[in-house]
Amino acid sequence: MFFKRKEKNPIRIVDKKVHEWKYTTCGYCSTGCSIEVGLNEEGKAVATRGNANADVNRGKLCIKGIFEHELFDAAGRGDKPLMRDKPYEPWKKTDWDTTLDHMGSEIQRIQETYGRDSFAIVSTGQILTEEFYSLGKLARGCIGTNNYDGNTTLCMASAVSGYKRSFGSDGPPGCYEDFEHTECLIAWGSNLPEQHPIIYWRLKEALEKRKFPVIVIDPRVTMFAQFADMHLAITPGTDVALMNSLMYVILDEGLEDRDYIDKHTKGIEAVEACVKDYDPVSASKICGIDEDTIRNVARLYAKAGAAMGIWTMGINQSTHGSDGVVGINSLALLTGNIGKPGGTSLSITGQCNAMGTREWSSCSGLPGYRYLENPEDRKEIAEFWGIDEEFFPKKRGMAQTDIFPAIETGQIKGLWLVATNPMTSMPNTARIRKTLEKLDFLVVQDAYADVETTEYAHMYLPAAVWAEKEGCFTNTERRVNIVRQVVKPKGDSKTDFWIFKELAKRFPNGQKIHFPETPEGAFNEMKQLSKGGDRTLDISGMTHDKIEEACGIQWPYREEDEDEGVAGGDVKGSSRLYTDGKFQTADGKANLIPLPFIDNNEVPDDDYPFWMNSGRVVEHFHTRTRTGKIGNMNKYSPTPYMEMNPDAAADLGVKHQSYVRIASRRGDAVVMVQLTQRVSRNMVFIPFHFHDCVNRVSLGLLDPHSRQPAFKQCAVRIEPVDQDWAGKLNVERRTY
Ligand SMILES: Nc1nc2c(c(=O)[nH]1)N[C@H]1C(S)=C(S)[C@@H](COP(=O)(O)OP(=O)(O)OC[C@H]3O[C@@H](n4cnc5c(=O)[nH]c(N)nc54)[C@H](O)[C@@H]3O)O[C@H]1N2
Ligand SMILES: Nc1nc2c(c(=O)[nH]1)N[C@H]1C(S)=C(S)[C@@H](COP(=O)(O)OP(=O)(O)OC[C@H]3O[C@@H](n4cnc5c(=O)[nH]c(N)nc54)[C@H](O)[C@@H]3O)O[C@H]1N2
Ligand code: SF4
Ligand SMILES: [Mo]
Repeated sequence: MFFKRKEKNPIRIVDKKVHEWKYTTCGYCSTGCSIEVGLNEEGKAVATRGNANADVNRGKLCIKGIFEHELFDAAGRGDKPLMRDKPYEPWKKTDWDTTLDHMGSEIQRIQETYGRDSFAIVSTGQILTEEFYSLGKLARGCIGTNNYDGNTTLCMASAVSGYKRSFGSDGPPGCYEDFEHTECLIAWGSNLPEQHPIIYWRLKEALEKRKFPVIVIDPRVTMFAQFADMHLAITPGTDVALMNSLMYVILDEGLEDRDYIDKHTKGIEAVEACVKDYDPVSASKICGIDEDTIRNVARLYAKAGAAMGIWTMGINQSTHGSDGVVGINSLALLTGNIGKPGGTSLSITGQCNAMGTREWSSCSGLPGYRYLENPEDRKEIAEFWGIDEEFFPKKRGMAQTDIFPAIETGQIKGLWLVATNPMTSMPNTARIRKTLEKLDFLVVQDAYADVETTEYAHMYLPAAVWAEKEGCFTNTERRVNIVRQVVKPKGDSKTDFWIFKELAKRFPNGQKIHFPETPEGAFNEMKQLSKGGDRTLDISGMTHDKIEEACGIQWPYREEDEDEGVAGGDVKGSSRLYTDGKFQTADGKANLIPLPFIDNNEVPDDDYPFWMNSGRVVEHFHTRTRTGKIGNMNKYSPTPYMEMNPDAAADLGVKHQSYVRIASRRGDAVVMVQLTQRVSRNMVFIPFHFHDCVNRVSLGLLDPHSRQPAFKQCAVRIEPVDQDWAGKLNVERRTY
């Protein structure tokens, strides 16, 4: 018996009437997927698909990428510059000339009255590299404030600091291809399947071809933990104690690579002395992982022919964030696992261009990983830009997390926020609100006019977003990829590149420094600055076109590599750093650094009996200015919620999907309860995407080296609330 095909209910894929596909790069996470945006006949973006030629994603995208074309026309986009005398007063629409004139004169008024550093700038990891370079020129070369930093202090600062301490320079040494070669993977505080789905897919593909042990260290049973061979549910904030114990076992059992240690590192004696206090029995009492498991993991890792460690925010966002990164690096150095296929210490980056800001924005120094503290670097950049080198400060100013307290104390009077939303993303937001209210002048430059911080602003600059612009992003594996302009900026919004270049004209040094008219012009300057010596961050062989052709090139890619690439027709760049065991320190040796563990976290007690952990979910990105407005993303979690263990909930009489109040020593928030075994009886987990939620409660003690907040460790209690009241409160919140 035959059925006519017609009689079945076929799956219909809606014809989006795509007229043309345009190449670009995803603007959410740091995986760096190559994307094609489909435009219809009218030039409207109607679809997105993965690019099959790209080595990173090989045609795949995660849910955020698949719906990314919808963000151009999402609700709340800004399309006119806005000004007002005081926050909370009605906005006046104005034009760009008036706005930038006023901004330039306000900045100079504040600086003349209170000193050059009394105006601060906080930027982001989400604009293009050429934009970062131009902002650096403007901030360091024209405005001249030393209090200039990025939201990467909330994100990658510990990784940067840890890489510098161990290897003498920032820059992730490994790549995704290492999954294909490794014999053991330890993932520290990273939930790859949700936060970097395509990197996870690369790992999964490698595992399908060849099995190797995957060990996930995370206090929560994440999707990654469920998939792992071993899950170590560590006591929050104690990773450094576990790392020391793993080193203890490796050294005690003679599993280290003595040859590598002798040739390429220094400091082993101090590490040996330090880890003596962390035998597995003693360490298990601190980190909550039993002694046998510690020994097993140490042996699996050290005996593997090639082993790798990856990590994300579970390590960086801690009072021992920088030490945790040094610990992962040291484990790699002790076992000779750096710069070889499958042997690496790879920080999984956060935002799409968190690497670009580290490389070129001058936030923590000068462009191209140069230092304000180094007189030669200051001289070189001053000459290149054509300004007096005395204009530069001689050491780095405040980090983002120090800028806000300095507003509180009146040291800083004016602030410019570029593509970051601290009213939702900083710890203890009640304090941030009071801080912003103290400012004489607050400028918010954002793609969306309804971002929470604009409430406190005197000026709003509407920025073009993602593929309304053109320029580069660098991904987790040092791959420079190109964002091509796909559609025009919305309304009268302007690219961040244009805004920086035009504002520069309002400053005396802006007459001296040349600001190229196009992103490609800025890229050419960066190329020149990247050339020469044994600099690893060398992009001198790249061009925008060549980057597109290759779907991304990994630095270093030098001018002399260029011919090779063209001749071979296969431009690849460098997969790994430190392949020769030579590091960016004075003597070329990597540093092994002792890491005594001091427990300084706020821990649960009788009054606040739960650990509060926070992080992300796959369907949302950060403070939801984008994903909160895309129906196919927001529908999965439109409401602020909290994961809670069913046994703990039963003890308190809390029901699934009811509202509760969570309270800490800082503040409180109302969330809906989702019962799940993902969290233990004494822990709750709250996605940080929602405004007026977890960061009203968080503490955010700072790491002493990186100044990064410990978002993931503090103590809370849970109380019942009136369900009707909480329901109404919830409707009033931003749930588009
Ligand atoms: N879908 C989505 N993807 C994203 C983002 C997003 O907002 N949404 N943001 C991007 C950005 S900027 C970043 S920085 C990355 C973040 O990527 P991830 O770091 O993977 O994400 P998080 O959920 O913040 O935290 C990871 C894990 O750290 C664990 N953790 C908490 N405390 C500890 C601890 O003491 N030790 C250890 N070992 N683990 C701990 C948490 O339980 C959590 O599962 O994701 C990027 N990708
Ligand atoms: N409790 C808790 N808090 C956390 C974290 C956590 O795990 N837990 N994670 C921290 C981490 S890792 C990060 S990275 C931060 C992120 O914190 P934020 O940077 O404050 O969050 P975003 O929502 O990404 O803010 C970026 C802003 O830039 C705007 N934007 C996007 N593209 C452009 C553009 O091209 N130009 C301009 N001008 N604007 C643009 C967006 O609309 C958005 O308002 O949050 C931190 N906060
Ligand atoms: S994995 Fe990251 S880069 Fe790739 S599509 Fe998803 S959000 Fe974009
Ligand atoms: Mo981040």
